[in-house]
Amino acid sequence: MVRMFVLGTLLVAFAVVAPPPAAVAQGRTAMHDLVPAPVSVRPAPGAFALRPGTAIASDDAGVAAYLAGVLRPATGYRLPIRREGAISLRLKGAPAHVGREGYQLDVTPRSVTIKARTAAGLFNGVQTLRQLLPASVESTTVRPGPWRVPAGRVVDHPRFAYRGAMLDVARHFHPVDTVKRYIDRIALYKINHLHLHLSDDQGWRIAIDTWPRLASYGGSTQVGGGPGGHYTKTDYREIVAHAARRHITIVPEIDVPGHTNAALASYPELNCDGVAPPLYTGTRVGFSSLCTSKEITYTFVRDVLAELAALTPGPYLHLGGDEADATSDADFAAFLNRAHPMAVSLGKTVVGWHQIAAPAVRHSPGRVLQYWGLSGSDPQVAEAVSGGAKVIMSPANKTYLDMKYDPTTRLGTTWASLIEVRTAYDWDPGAHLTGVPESAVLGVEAPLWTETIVTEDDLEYMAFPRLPAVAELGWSPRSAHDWEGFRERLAAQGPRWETLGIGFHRSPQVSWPG
Ligand code: IFG
Repeated sequence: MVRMFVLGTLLVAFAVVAPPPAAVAQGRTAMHDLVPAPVSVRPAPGAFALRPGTAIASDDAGVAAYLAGVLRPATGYRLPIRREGAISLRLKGAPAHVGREGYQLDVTPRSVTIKARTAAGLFNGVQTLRQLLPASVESTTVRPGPWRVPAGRVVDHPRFAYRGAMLDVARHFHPVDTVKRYIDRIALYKINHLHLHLSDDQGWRIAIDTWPRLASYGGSTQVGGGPGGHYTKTDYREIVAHAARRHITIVPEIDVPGHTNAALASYPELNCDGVAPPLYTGTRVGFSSLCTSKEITYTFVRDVLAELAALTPGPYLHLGGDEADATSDADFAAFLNRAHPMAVSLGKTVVGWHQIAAPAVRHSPGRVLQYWGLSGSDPQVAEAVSGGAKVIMSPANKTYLDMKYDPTTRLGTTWASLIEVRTAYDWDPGAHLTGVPESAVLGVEAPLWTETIVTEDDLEYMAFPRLPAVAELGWSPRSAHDWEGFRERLAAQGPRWETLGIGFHRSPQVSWPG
């Protein structure tokens, strides 16, 4: 009798503490499939199961509401937000070294706790928690579950402060809802900046009250001659607010003095000869220039920057500066030496394509060069860095999402390189440019130019799976950089994108499940 009792007790004990057989056999839990790879992951036996009565407690109401909004549709659970809850988001108790954006996530069979020093840190912890749940949690309709989160501890913080995506809404206009959905998706991978390329030869996309024809006329078409469009100030504020709730900062770009045909077509007086050129719907670059010798040009720039700065809570104004082939070097420098101080006087920090590193262009406090070159060295950039400039790495042959994956890709172009996902992943932003130490690298950004990108499906196909690769380079420690490991973790994202309805490129370099 005693023997039976002892055996029974042992069986019960085993059943309570041992993880479900599948997890044990599997050895690999969702904790091993996180993208971006965290700084440290320590799986533990067991799992936490969301239940209909699970509540969320949080020191930040915004992140709690966001988490509930993510979990409610697929689970069908009420997930009320209360003072106490099995899921808790805390702004105290996080290790100091996680910094402003890091977090500590602890999962036990009884509770899920995220600790961070800021709401942004809690938000990043929520993105990790999201990936620890089954892909079906991304469904907008109720799914059966169970909703298990593998137990363990994740302690995490980003390598670079600036992790960006860029959307060119000038070549082809993309409506507010598309931009908001793009924001939702870049948030999945802890990207924290969205750069909007708001003006170019083919279109002006933001309403400016003092120069109304910029949007009404300059925004009335696009590449290929379609109807174009523009954001009203209300639209732009809506995008900024949507991004802010996801701890994403909007970086608006007004590209000057080149890439300005839409503005020049809108106002004859902006042209040196007083004659407005026709609207342009082709894809050539480098043919337009503001008239740097006319005073009205500086009134125009000042008015535009003042209205844009007032709409933009973020610290950056991007003033372009690329491909000003129709502006002499002397005029280019003279123009920038007047325009950049205007942004600074508005309390903003200037970002520009790396051509603004031209020696005659004066440094402005905290200015940032966005490097889009093809080579591993640029002496002017290195010189500007020694003068205090920082760099956002966007090498066109690594991060340009409008590059074809391979010669068969219908969309995109090839001028910089064919870019399959491994090319987007296998480089180091911290060591990419000679003479630019990691300490001068603010981070990375993946631009999506839209000469050939017309629809939201086009945009998704080109962004996924390469954008998560660039996001990992921006977030994860260099020590975690490993293509074989990344391609396995990326494969696990596939079912999540399917559930989210993202029409991604099924790269042959990745063994997508199912
Ligand atoms: N270069 C131009 C973009 C766009 C791009 C397409 C920069 C900074 C080629 N400038 O990239 O306007 O046309 O790949």
